[in-house]
Amino acid sequence: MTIAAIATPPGRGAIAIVRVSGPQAGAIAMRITRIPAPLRPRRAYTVDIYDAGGALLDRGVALFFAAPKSYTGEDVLELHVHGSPVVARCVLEAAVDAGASPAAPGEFSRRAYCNGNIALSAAAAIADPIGAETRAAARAAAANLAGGLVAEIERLRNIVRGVLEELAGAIDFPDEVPEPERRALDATMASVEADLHALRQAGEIGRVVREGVSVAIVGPPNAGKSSLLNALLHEERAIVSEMPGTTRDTIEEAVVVNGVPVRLIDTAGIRAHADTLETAGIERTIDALSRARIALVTLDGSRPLGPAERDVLARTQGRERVVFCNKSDLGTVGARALAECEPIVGSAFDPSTQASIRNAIARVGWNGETIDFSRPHLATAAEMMAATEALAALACARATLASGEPVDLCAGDLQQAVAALGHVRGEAVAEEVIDGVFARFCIGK
Ligand SMILES: Nc1nc2c(ncn2[C@@H]2O[C@H](COP(=O)(O)OP(=O)(O)OP(=O)(O)O)[C@@H](O)[C@H]2O)c(=O)[nH]1
Ligand SMILES: [Mg+2]
Repeated sequence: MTIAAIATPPGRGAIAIVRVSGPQAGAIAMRITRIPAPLRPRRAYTVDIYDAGGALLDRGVALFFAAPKSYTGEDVLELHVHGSPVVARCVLEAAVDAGASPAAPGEFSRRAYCNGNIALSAAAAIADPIGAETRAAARAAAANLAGGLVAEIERLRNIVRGVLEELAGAIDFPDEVPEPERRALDATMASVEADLHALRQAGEIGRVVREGVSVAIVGPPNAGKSSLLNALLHEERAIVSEMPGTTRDTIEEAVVVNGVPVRLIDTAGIRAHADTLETAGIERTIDALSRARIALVTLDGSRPLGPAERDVLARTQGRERVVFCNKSDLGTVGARALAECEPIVGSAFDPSTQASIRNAIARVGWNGETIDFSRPHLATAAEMMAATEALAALACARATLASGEPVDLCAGDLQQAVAALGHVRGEAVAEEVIDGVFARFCIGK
């Protein structure tokens, strides 16, 4: 089946691209451009494009890529037309009238994957730069797109395969091939394990970088929560006043903290004896707090701690949190009483306090690590699962080795590790996993 879609975003621009892929691409090109001979591959043609009724739609550039040397591995036609949504849509309709079917999201990349042009991890990495919202996320996606992950997994898989071959030699020719040395085998497996651990850890942090972290600013009324939100945003987003109970609803804003997208949620101050409207706001605070990953507990540290402060501290006990004692310019009585919580003591208005809070969010949210995103890392949930599977198999193999049982008993686990590493590469993965990857794409990709 031949598919067609607009590959550029909606809206006006210099150029819009309509992409057609499949066996009919060449014939569709001739039909809608009325060029009598087939387009030669990899040549730019200036063409007039007509609809089914023969009306001229636009003058543009046509490029033809013959299978298998194209993105999808099929015949591909690209029509570069004037960047108006109407023109692009009319050209797409003309392609559909000439025999193409509208493409589903990610269908072009799915075909590229099915024709062996890209590995699944590379396919996932294609969706990532499109979705990237920060520079770090874009760099992370680019590293995997270059196939770094596939090469690294292949390297580890070859090491495990090497161990298996050694074992097989000893099993098949027990008289000629000496049994491999246990300590050397274990060291090899341990090194593969360590590298896989590192890939997985970078994958977890990569996920945080891509998806971001939510931080709920919670505390008693008048502690300076909205002042802190505004300070971290560098904008007067929330109303600040000396009246306790100013913020009645949750306010959510995105910021970038040390390169990572963070959703800051300012909330209504939590206290007992609030009026009806305030109580509704407090309910939303509790809800926001339960959904956020990190609690940024903001207290007035200039005054002795009261029941409201203790209540918020108790609610956030045991979860990922940053405790901030505000208003140090007015005193630190409360802050000093909280020493065991290791609070950040300072003022929402002070840039160095703001920097400490940003660093504390980074520390709690992603260990404060600045990951080298030019290195390969696991990106999708499927890859993470496969790596975990490979790690479990390696652990079993090493346990067998340590137990003193015959070394060839490791072989089954090692084979499982090789298979699991194959899954990281996207081999023999379930259809729903493939669907999951391509569902994240936009139409035309
Ligand atoms: N002196 C001093 N005043 C501060 C500081 N931070 C905030 N304030 C003041 O404290 C008052 C309350 O600030 P808000 O940011 O509205 O406090 P809030 O926690 O959002 O309060 P609610 O929305 O009512 O829960 C305002 O008058 C701020 O100007 C600080 O570091 N030092
Ligand atoms: Mg407020």
